[in-house]
Parts: sequence; structure tokens; C-alpha cells
Amino acid sequence: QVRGQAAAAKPEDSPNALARRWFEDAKFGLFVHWGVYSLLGKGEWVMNNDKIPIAEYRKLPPQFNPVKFDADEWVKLAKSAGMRYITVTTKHHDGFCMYDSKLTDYDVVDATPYGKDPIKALAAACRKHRIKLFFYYSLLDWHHPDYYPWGMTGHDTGREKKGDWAKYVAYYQGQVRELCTNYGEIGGVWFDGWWDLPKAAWDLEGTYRIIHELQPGALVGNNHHVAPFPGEDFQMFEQDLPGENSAGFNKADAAAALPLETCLTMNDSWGYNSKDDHFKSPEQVVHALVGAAGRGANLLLNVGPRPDGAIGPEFAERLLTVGRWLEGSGKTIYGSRRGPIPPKPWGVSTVRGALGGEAPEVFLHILKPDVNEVTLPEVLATSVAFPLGKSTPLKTTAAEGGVKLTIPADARAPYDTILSVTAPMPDQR
Ligand code: H79
Repeated sequence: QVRGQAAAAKPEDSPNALARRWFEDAKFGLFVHWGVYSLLGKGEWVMNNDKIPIAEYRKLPPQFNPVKFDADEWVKLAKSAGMRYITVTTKHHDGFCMYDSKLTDYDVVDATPYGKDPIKALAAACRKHRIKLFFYYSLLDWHHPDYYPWGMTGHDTGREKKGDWAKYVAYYQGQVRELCTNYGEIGGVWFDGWWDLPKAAWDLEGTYRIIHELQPGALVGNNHHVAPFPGEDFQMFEQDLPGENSAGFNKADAAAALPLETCLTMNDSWGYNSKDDHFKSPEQVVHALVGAAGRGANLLLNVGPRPDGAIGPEFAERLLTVGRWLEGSGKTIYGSRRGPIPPKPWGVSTVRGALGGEAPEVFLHILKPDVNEVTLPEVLATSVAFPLGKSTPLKTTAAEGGVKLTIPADARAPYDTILSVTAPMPDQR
């Protein structure tokens, strides 16, 4: 290829393909659920769960004045945690828009005393700190008068049992257009709530076309819990690692060859819940991140900021601890792919370098503290293994089906004992 000459447009060089690769390298993102529901401190489903009529729920926006919201602080926290992107709720199931929409007055600029667009501030801060921004957008809407009556949820909010479905589709697609137009380059759009209505209702193809046309480098994901649809760029799993189904609705396998993402929340709530103090420890978060990486997936880790806009110390302290762990161990995570050894009771493997032409480096992540030996498969039998950052190779002995590595006690590390395994370079003389 001649320098200065336009490269042939190869599919793998398209903005979308490059973005997918970026996404797979990024590995760790911050998920933020924040809305007028945060005022009640009972999670983002409170309107449905407490059967709050629309007329009653509409009393929340006039109370929403997040004087402590500081987009720079959010972004700095995400960066200190080692996160490479942020996915923020622009509209959740309650239908309230956390950005300035021209298609409704039911938004943060028109309906709250705050009167500013926090998504605009967040987009600016993300640009400044070079981190990507994704928009969560709920397809389902418990507030819009034309939202089809009825979906599976939201029956007790006083919505009238009538509506013009085509108008709702135009509304939501118009909002997607706004989100793809008014905030500069975005990382992608993260849909939720698809499962509320029959598939045909949504015109997803049309929606995805709008995004890919307006934002050629943006990635589309849809939290529909089933196998990916055409036009989607990554496949997500809610509350479970790919291939697991503790939540009961993650029945899709990960065979689609799309980039993968698992979303989890730091406690047991997405939106702010003042009573939920069931926080994951930094070790549990590291295990989730490593477990996702070993299955080829990103971890999108959620926090629920308070109604005043601050992300509480119960989230921040844990995130910073994970960030410090990543400073030492991130090279086994960022830019990695799932390794040659599938998930085992002792942990997972990741691999780096195979794409760039360097010798591949395989990392074994031993997540169980009492494991003192692992067996490498035949394909790695001629490898040399070191505890990460150490220079004394581990003892190996021949074993059935491969070679056994002995892990001495002084090689153990907190959270994750990482072993670096490299094949000896072939003699090139
Ligand atoms: O935004 C957060 C949650 O509010 C939202 N997604 C995360 C990221 C979410 N909404 N619902 N759920 C998560 C759980 C979904 C449960 C489901 Fe079902 C089971 C959907 C379909 C089967 C509940 C029962 C809804 C319909 C039937």
C-alpha cells in the first residue's frame, strides 16, 4: 500500500469493524443508571413495582435538581477504575428522558429545576478525557401515550388502553436520531426492553440503519436475551457471564462470533437503592472482570448515582481498588482474547499478542486461592510459565494429557494468581 494513497476500502478497515475490535480490546466499562427514579431510592423499576400512576410519577421531575452532578468526576472515576467506556441511561422504562429531547417536554431540560442536559456535559467530559460514551435507551416506555397497550409490564401506571403504535415508533426512532446527532461521535447504543412486545413491533432494522448511517463507527447492542439480530455489533448478557444463566433469561449461547459484553451491578440494584448495601467486594469484581475476559467478554459494571448526581463512596472506593489491581494486571486483560484453555474450576485463560504478530502470551488466571497445580494441555506442553512479573519459571512435570505446573505459595497473588505462559521462540538461525 502506497503512503498517501487512499487505502482500498476493505471491510475489516470499516469504522464499524475497527470499533468492534476496539470494543473487544477495551474489556471494562462503567454502566450508569440515573433518572428521576433515583429520587425514591428504590431502584429504576419503582414506577412499575409500586404501581405509581403517571400523574403521580410526574411529580418527580420538579424535585430533580442534581446540584452535585459533575460529569468530569464521573469520567475521572471511570478512568481511575481502569474503565474504557461509559454506558449511561438516556431514557429508562419510565420514559423520562435524561437528555434534551425536542420530541417531548418530559425531559431533564424542560421538566426539572436543573434545566441542563447532563448527557451533553458527560459527552464533553468523555471527549476531553478520551473515553467512549454509549447510550442506554429503553425501547419500552411506561409513560408515552402511544406506547402500545399493553406490553408485558407497566400495567398499573394509569396508562390509557389506547394509542397509535406507528407514532410511538416514529417517536423513539426520532429520539435515536437525536442521540446520534447532538452529542458528537458516540461509542454506540445499548437498547433494553425489547422483550415487552412482540419482535415485529419495533422496526429494529430501521432503527439500526439510522444509527449506522449517522454514526458509522457506533456499535449497536440490544439486551433482548436472545440470539443477535442483523445489524447488531455486540451480544450482551445481563447478570451472567456468557454461557451461564443464573438469572433464568440468558438462554442465548455465545456462538454468534460477535464481541460479547456482560453487565453486572455493584450491588443488587441498577438505579439508586438506599436500602441495598449488598455490594460486591473488589475481589468479586475482579473475578467477574477476569471471568468475562476468559470467556471473551467485556464487563460493563453498573453504579447507581444518588439523586443529587454524586456517585457514592460505597461504589467509588471499590472501583478505585479494582483500578489499582488493573494497573499491575491490566496487561493480561486489555487487548486480550479468550485463551486456549476453556474456563476451569480453578479459573480462566486469556491470550494476547497473537493478532499483532508477536509471540502469543497466554495468561492463566488462578482464581481459587487453594489451587497449587494446574495442567496445561498438550498444545502448551513446551511452554515456559512464570508467575506474572517474576523471573523464576514454574516447575513442570509430565502429566496425562499435557504438563503439570506447580504453583508455589510465594507465587500467589491477591484476587488472581496470574501465570504467564509463552512458547519458546523457534530457533531462526
Ligand atoms: O436496566 C436494568 C433493568 O432495569 C433492566 N435491564 C437492566 C440492565 C431490566 N428490566 N427487566 N429486567 C432487567 C429483567 C428482565 C426480565 C425478563 Fe421478563 C424476563 C424479561 C423477559 C423475561 C419480566 C418478566 C419482564 C418480562 C417478563
